[in-house]
Amino acid sequence: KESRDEKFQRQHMDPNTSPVTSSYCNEMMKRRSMTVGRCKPVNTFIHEPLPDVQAVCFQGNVPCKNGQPNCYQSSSKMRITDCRLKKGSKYPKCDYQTQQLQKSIIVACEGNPYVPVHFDGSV
Ligand code: PAX
Repeated sequence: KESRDEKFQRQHMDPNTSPVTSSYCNEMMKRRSMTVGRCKPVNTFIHEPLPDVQAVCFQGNVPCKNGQPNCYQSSSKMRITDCRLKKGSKYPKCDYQTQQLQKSIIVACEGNPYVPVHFDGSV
C-alpha cells in the first residue's frame, strides 16, 4: 500500500521539470492519478530536489490551515507549478490551468523520519 510520504511524492514532487509548458497540468494530473474518480481541484508540483523539500520539515513552524501544529514554511522560495481546474471543466475531462510560480511552500510533516505528507499552501 502507498504510504503517506509516497503519496506526497506522487502528488507534489517533480524535481526535474522546470520550466513547464501550458499542457503540463493536464498531462501531469492524469499521469500522477489525480483525475481518477474525480478531478482534484487544486494541486501544486514542486520543482526542487527531494532532500530540499524534506528539509522544510525542520524550517519555520507555522500553524496549519486546519489548526494542527505540524506545518512548516520553507525559508527559501521554491520553483512550483499550481494546477487549478478550469471553470466549466467536467469529469472525466479534467482541464487545468498551469501557473508557474516562485514562492515559499508550507507543508505538514509526520512520522519518523519526519517527512512531508500534506501540501498546506504557498506564500
Ligand atoms: P491531503 O489529503 O490534504 O493530505 P494533499 O496535501 O495532496 O492531500 P490521509 O491518510 O491521506 O487522509 N495530514 C494533514 N492534512 C492537513 N493538515 C495537517 N496538518 C496534516 N497533517 C497530516 C495528505 C495527508 O496528510 C495528512 C492528512 O490527514 C492526509 O492523510 O487541500 C486539499 C488538497 O489540495 C492540495 C493540498 C491537498 O492535497 P486543503 O485545501 O484541504 O488544504 N493543495 C491545496 C495544493 O496542492 N496546493 C495548494 O496551493 C492548495 C491550497
